[in-house]
Amino acid sequence: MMAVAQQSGLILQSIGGFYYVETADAVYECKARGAFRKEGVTPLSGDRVTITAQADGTGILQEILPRRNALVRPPVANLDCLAIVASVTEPKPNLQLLDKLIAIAEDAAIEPIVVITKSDLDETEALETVYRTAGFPVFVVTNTDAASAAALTAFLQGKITAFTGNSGVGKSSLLNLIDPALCRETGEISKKLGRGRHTTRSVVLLPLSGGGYLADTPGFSALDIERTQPIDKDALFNCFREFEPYFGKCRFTGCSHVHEPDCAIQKAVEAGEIALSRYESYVALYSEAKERKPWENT
Ligand SMILES: Nc1nc2c(ncn2[C@@H]2O[C@H](COP(=O)(O)OP(=O)(O)OP(=O)(O)O)[C@@H](O)[C@H]2O)c(=O)[nH]1
Ligand SMILES: [Mg+2]
Ligand SMILES: [Zn+2]
Repeated sequence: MMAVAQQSGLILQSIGGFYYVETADAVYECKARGAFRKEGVTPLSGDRVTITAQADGTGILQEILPRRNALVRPPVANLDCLAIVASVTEPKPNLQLLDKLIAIAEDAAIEPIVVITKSDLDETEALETVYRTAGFPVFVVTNTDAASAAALTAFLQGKITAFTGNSGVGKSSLLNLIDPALCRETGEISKKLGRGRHTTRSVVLLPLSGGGYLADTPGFSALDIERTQPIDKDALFNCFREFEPYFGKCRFTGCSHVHEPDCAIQKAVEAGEIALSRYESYVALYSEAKERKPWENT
């Protein structure tokens, strides 16, 4: 290998001003070229980049290639799939958060999937039905049975996926279940080490043995839920895929599906064709978006 070479790679992690970039031959510890800060660009895990690599394993991040998508929370770029993880209990699922995360994925054209954890603790069927009926792939897992993750593992092959959801739902445990070599710190381990909850600190892309990457991300606390990225109210109905068959069937064009009479969406909810909890999340997100001042949009 040459002493200095231009290479393309993938940012696996960023910590304290260093970027860990995987190229065809190694992982380089890189610093960003000064210009990024001036341009107001923050390199993200998942970014495709070019670096000048040095023989000592360090490098300089030169350029970020165009992104297919990027999320604010979790801060990650170029996802194929966002796995929204919810435990059936402990903690109880926060359906509004779940639906918001799904909508954020839809808005960014990232495929959302729903993963229900802790199936050893309670019945998962009601929750499963809501999301299968809405049209999402749903996976049910428990860390008491490694085989329960087999279908999910197969689905994730070759994709870049981030796990997101409330703190304590079992994201890190699930990564360990999918591939013990990924070895993530879980609530259990953190208890042993005497640390508090909120065990996962930064976004790291972990290579899957069969190809693709998984990102473990820090869980949401109740406070963070307010601070998720906003979705424009006029884009929102496109982020609820089960609403689509009813478009154009409301009495009023431009129907917001919140309070208008003769609304096809509201009728579908009454008829049980659309889950009430999904519709309630839509209404909550809609009023949240409506109250937002233009300068609060990012
Ligand atoms: N009974 C049961 N407990 C589980 C299961 N999966 C995870 N847990 C437990 O739930 C707790 C939280 O698990 P973590 O994997 O650390 O959760 P996390 O989502 O990564 O949490 P953060 O990193 O804080 O966002 C731990 O005590 C796990 O042992 C499961 O399938 N069944
Ligand atoms: Mg974790
Ligand atoms: Zn309507």
